[in-house]
Amino acid sequence: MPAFLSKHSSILIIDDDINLIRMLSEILKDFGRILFANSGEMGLEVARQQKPSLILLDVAMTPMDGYEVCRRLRDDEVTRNIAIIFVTANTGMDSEIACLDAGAVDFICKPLNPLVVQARVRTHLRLIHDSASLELLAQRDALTGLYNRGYFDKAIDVEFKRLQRHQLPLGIALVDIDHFKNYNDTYGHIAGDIALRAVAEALQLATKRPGELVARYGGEEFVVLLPQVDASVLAQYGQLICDAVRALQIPHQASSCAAHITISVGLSIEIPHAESSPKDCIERADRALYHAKESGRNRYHI
Ligand code: GH3
Ligand code: MG
Ligand code: MG
Ligand code: MG
Repeated sequence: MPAFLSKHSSILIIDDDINLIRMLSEILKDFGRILFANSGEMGLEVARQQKPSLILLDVAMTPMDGYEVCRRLRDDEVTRNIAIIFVTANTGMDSEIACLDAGAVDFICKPLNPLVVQARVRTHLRLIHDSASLELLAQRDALTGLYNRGYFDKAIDVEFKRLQRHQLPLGIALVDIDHFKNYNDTYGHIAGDIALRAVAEALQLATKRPGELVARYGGEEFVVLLPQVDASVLAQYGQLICDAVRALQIPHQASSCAAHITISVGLSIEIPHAESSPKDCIERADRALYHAKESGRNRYHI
């Protein structure tokens, strides 16, 4: 069975005709989990709670018709991106245009032809699956598999606002590999890439608390988001990742601070407030990183 037709897909059928719900459930029973609602109001509720992959939406319903349900789904941040296929008895160009203008991805005409229903639903589930895969891919750095800078920038914005609301501290660790230019010059760029991957993996393995996020910030720099830490836990974390990278024992003869690859870490911690921004947190971590480098590398500074 293709990945997009799986137990991970769910299809919500919204129709005021219980016989139609039965029929569609039977036609689509192998396409994923089937959810149903026999009114627009109930459909909105189920869509919000279950976030289905796809909605089959009857046009003619009372008191709330399919167009109104569609509009409300689109207005709600939680349900905005769920694909909708209208099911309509009104054939004709105007009705087709009205369905697509309302924000549906497609429409199916009654009386239902099971093979047509299956073909259309299959097509849309495949598209939904493919775009979800692309979205995941776009969050990642190709070399290390860590989250990339773009994803981190969005995540820190969200986290900063959340912690500001709750008046809880946000910790940042900025990590930079020591003398990495020398490493490339000595061992070559391909060995450099392998070392970068190993450091990335060590950082990921050492970063275990829920809500923490490791990203490649650029080049040979990494950044870690550490929500709700206190200064002593943050300092322990700084030491832990320095030790973890040293323990990889990747030889680095051209380093001035050790015979192996090491990192320097800048740490910052603050309770977000109205006059500060994520950028300030990063800048503070960057200044701490500068101090870690200046005072000999292979260490953290807070
Ligand atoms: P410092 O201890 O002061 O950080 O010295 P450094 O040599 O690490 O600092 P610098 O910023 O001068 O050099 C960073 C090097 O990282 C230069 C660049 O060639 C290397 N680098 C950045 N991205 C990659 C990458 O994707 N692969 C490899 N192999 N090297 C990279
Ligand atoms: Mg109806
Ligand atoms: Mg650097
Ligand atoms: Mg460096």
